Amino acid sequence: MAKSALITGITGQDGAYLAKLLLSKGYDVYGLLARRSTDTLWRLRELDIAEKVRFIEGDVTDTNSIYRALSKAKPNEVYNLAAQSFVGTSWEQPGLTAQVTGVGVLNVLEAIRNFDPSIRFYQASTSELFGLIQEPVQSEKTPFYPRSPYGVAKLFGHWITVNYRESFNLFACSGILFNHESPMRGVEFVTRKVTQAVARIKMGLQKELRLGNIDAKRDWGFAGDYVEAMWLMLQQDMPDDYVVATGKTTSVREMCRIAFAHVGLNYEDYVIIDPAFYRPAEVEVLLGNPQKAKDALNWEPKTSLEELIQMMVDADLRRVRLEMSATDAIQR
Ligand code: NDP
Ligand code: GDR
Repeated sequence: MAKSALITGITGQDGAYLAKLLLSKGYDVYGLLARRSTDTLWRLRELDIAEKVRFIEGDVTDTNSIYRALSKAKPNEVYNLAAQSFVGTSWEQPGLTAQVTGVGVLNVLEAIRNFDPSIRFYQASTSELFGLIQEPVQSEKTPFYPRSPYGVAKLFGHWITVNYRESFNLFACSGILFNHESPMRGVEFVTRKVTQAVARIKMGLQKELRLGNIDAKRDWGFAGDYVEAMWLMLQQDMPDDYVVATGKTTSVREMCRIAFAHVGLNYEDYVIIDPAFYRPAEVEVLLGNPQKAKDALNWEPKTSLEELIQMMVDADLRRVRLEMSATDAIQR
């Protein structure tokens, strides 16, 4: 019989790539779909899987809806990717972030414990747990020091996952994933903000790009590679927590240079520093050690940062050209 998986956050970047991966492995894929006034399925359509996923209406702040989703999907595995995931917004909406990104994890775990404790559970933890860095290279053993309401909410999500594993013997794993990007990344995150701007500047639709702290450094990988690690964690004999990263760190400045250079432009001619994009507390540098994931899961990143950024710029150029030809057609 085919395995079944329920993904919360299926309409997000990782949800879309994970759904595609699980479908390719023959899973029945169910997605918890939060009610919105606008269409949220564009990523699933771009990856050509919107028709293959079965949607169940629900919200991670509503435990009853999660329980009902479990009753309908009867999943072997639950991947909890739902979150208010933008660090900047977490200072504007700290209460909502705590409810969705923090308490939402508890709600999913409670529903699993009550419905069927044999369901395997993946929690989307984050390098933002490390925040104010305690060790130059971060591993599963590095102490946490989150720097945003988002990081603090994720800290609760991480520890409640560990606690439910230890208290109730659930097969619950926490993947401590460092930043991962793709052409499906939301435009508020810095990589996609840059690659979209590069495409628009190249096509004459935009003149400048306003950014905040471009000396921040991140360990950036490709989302398509990282969802494989999520799946691998739930296929092991024992549940555990894993850092997923590339082991390389790069500044936002250098990432800009790569993106602009790909279309023959110099980032210094377009990037303007705007303090409006500074954060009340910054995570200056992140660098992960993925050795445990390599040894135990046989997982390694396959895509370099240069390949990733070029893939994103090319996808944004295609989108901008499509938009421009659609506008032309309307005007004609
Ligand atoms: P996105 O912001 O792209 O996706 C977030 C998803 O959560 C969307 O599907 C969104 O639905 C859904 N969601 C938001 N609120 C609720 C709610 N109340 N109930 C149900 N669903 C909700 O995030 P990513 O795909 O980038 O990340 C996936 C997860 O991994 C997140 O938990 C994120 O915090 C975490 N993470 C991400 C990393 C990264 O670099 N991408 C690194 C480490 C961790 P809708 O579309 O309807 O708003
Ligand atoms: P991050 O990603 O906060 O690491 O969280 P983001 O791309 O938003 O920021 C990365 C770094 O770039 C700096 N920066 C800017 N960021 C944005 N968004 N916009 C700007 O204009 C800008 N200028 C400079 C930021 O200050 C920061 O240092 C992401 C999310 O996906 C989280 O959900 C996830 O948990 C972590 O990655 C790992």
